[in-house]
Amino acid sequence: MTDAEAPHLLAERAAAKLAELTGVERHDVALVLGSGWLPAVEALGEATAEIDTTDLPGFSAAAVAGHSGKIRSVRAGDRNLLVFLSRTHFYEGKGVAAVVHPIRTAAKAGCATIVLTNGCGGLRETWTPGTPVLISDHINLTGRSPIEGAHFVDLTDLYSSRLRAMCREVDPSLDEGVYVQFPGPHYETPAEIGMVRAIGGHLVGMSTTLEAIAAREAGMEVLGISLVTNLAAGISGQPLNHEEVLEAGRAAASRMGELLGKIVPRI
Ligand code: 8IG
Repeated sequence: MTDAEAPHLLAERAAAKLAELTGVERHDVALVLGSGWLPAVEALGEATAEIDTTDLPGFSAAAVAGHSGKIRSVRAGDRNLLVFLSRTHFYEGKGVAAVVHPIRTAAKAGCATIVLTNGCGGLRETWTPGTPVLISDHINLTGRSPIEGAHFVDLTDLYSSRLRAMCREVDPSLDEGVYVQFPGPHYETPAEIGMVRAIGGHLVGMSTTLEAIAAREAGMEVLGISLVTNLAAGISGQPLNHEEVLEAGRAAASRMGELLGKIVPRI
């Protein structure tokens, strides 16, 4: 990346192109839909525009089944939602800047809040596949940061306690947990899940933490919601597979749609 393409400048160009292609000058709230969350998009409101991620500078094509490379502008009440129907994962090897480019684009597009969703493994047996869990904090095991240079960003209350409290008002049955991001793309070994338990993790996945850090750097308020699609490795004795993840998402779609449909208007 040359100086002329410094991450924030590339995001600024992407945001300008987004405004041009969607006809929406400013967006208010961004959402990133992870594995299992795609069917929930219809509950958010009416799509006023849908574009391909690759129409914007700095975005590359979606790589994972169940993730579509589209961005929607959705009108919800008096606000404009910017909905990413896919994300770039760290394990794709495109670099950390590519992973967080959508987040920086959302910030430049005007979004003050971002909702990061994902599909993940759960360490508590009471979290059956299809259970949503609020992310209370994270442990980033990628060994990387999206921030370059001596910029010491505070991550206290990274996952807004204000927004979590609002979510629990909407749905008092929501649990909270610490999300642990592994680099992937392989799932964990049972021994690694033992380590996660020992270090205080409850949810395991391959996304979200780098995005949350970039969002905070950009000054956005962050809400993180995981959809537990499988028990973490070694807990059930069953092997893990991506088809199981997609199926849990399909099965949970109406509940996740209902949840987002109630939460987003109160952000
Ligand atoms: I969906 O069990 C989904 N994504 N690392 N482990 C990790 N990522 C996941 C898992 C899981 N389930």
